[in-house]
Amino acid sequence: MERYEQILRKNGQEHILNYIEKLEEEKKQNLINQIENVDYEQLAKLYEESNKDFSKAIKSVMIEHIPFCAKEKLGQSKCEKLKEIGEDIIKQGEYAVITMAGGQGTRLGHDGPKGTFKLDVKPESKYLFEILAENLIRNNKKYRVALPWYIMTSTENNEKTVSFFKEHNFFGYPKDNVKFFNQGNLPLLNESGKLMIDENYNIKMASDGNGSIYKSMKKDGILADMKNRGIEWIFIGSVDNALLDMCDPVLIGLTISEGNEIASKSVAKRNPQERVGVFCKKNGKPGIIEYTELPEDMAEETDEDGELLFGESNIICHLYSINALDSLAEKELPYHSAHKKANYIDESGKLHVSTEPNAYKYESFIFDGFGYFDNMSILRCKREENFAPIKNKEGNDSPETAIKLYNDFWGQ
Ligand code: UD2
Repeated sequence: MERYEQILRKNGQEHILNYIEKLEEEKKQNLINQIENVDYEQLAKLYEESNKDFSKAIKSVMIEHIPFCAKEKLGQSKCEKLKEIGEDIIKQGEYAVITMAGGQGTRLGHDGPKGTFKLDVKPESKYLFEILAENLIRNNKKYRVALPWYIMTSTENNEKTVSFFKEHNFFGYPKDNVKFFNQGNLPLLNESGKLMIDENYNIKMASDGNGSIYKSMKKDGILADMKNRGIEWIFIGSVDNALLDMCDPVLIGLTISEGNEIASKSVAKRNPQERVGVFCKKNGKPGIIEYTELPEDMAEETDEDGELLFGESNIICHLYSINALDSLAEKELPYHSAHKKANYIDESGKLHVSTEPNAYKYESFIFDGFGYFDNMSILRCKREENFAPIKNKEGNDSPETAIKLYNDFWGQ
């Protein structure tokens, strides 16, 4: 028996044999290669967890409110002092930024990398990548630096992302200071725990979550590049926030003055149901509970002043010391399963376009890394100055709401 057949039978994936026998040589070899590179043990464990009821699992963790610092309550002189500490770091060339751009953006219904989505802001419409580049160019000018900008892509969107930047001449950003790196993938599983085959007769894969950034940075030499450049503090942000400020010296100053290695910015939660992660302590360590896992009763919990107990929203403005990223590259993060729609080819070669969730996707979350630290600094800032997410085609967190927030901020 061929090695690939042994592997499939041993791991309960023999249904794939029915695809292989019908394929011409090149596709057959391609698929056999993929079969021999799947971590079946890891997949079996993930599948077992897929049906875990998170709201029950969360109950076994001690969840507490986490202290945060409201920027507007700092007072002028304290804010200036913290700002100065942070500005020194930036001016000394010890600061770098990373954009996580490997997500699919399916909810937005945009065909292509999310950063290539054009937002119809005033006075002229701009791509999301363009808005990010402009934020950095403004800071380069202000601090007379050329901030190293690292962009994480997925296997699925890497090529299109790199060619988009070339096509637009990097939006005027110094090319030598832009590096792309690729995150990892994991196979999807159908509801019976079976591998799925896509329309090109490959094993159906998906990006493995923004938590894979830590290992991917090390694998692709990004950590080494940062160390060569003498980088000490690194900002990691999202691709889909039209008001993202990747250079907030107060955040850097606060983190250093509190003696922490990691930090993040929050905004006050709009309402208990807002679809954002919320900061908290999990078994005494800093963390975030994702909106997909926060039980209703906890989302509504308030303190004695009637404030939401878990009312600090994660806007993906994370800050790390280089040592923090170094240590996180060696750590394992948990995987979270999401029930997603996935098209696939059946054994007769027929394409099934799914209208209902029919598969499990496994993702690690970047903020699960916070749990490896005793403390973190959290700087609450103003939503209208920092957070204009573009997630959905319409309604909340849509291009329409982001355009309004962007135009209001820039006084257009
Ligand atoms: C994210 C936050 C959530 C919430 C919200 C705020 C995580 C895990 N969740 O939820 O707490 O506050 O944003 O807007 O961060 N990405 C990758 N690779 C992947 C998956 C995602 O690079 O495999 C990037 C993606 O391009 C985006 C960011 O991570 O820049 C957030 O990803 P998302 O849109 O999947 O996360 P979302 O909006 O569900």
